[in-house]
Amino acid sequence: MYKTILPATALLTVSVVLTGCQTTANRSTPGYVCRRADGLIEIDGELSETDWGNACLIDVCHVHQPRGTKQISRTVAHLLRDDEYLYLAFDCEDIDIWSYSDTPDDELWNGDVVEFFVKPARHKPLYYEFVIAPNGTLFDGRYPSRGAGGYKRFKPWTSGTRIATRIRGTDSDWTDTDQGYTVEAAIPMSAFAESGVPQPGATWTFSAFRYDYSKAYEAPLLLMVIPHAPDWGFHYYEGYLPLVFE
Ligand SMILES: [Ca+2]
Ligand SMILES: [Ca+2]
Ligand SMILES: [Ca+2]
Repeated sequence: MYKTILPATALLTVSVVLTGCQTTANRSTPGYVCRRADGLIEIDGELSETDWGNACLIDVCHVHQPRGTKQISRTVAHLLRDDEYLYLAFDCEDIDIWSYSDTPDDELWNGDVVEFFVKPARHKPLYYEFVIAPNGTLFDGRYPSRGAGGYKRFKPWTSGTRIATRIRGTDSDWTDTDQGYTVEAAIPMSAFAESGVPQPGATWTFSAFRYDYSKAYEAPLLLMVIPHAPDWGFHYYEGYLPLVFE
């Protein structure tokens, strides 16, 4: 299953996404533009910086599970960079916020999470995973190869990511009605040392996901930015979207 390779369809898939999901701020560019932040990004969970307002919009709008469910949890993500960091932000509507664990590298996806996968080079097997719970707990993994073993083997890697979240409501109390939460993170460029700091014009690939567990659903909602993927779609990097560095 992990050996399935469909590179010839990847660019076609991207064109469908960008047309159907209206997810990029610059649709003349074949991918998501990761802009350079002009100012300081304070990692405080508030996306109040002007740079965030100018960042490309990534609409995590495709329901992957349960199949056939219409979108019911608005989720948007943004990316920025400077010389030191790759910045990541999510804003999630959520009426029932639940962080599964506060242990780093735990199986956080058993509760509410946002997820970011990034692959610096299509022709090299190396890629990275970042999973963040509403309480700010991080799972980060570095995969030298998709087929070399599961996440438990590769999660000891530590990226040094700084995270802050803001919860509009209460975490792990289902008796009230929450509004949502915001995630703001700074991934050190040094985490990608093997690939180097992306130069202007460099193109990596990425995907973004979200699990939303809720008292309102019979099953957790899995949302993703790519429209189609097999059930193991987190690691389906043939479908990852271009990320063009400004
Ligand atoms: Ca901020
Ligand atoms: Ca939730
Ligand atoms: Ca709550």
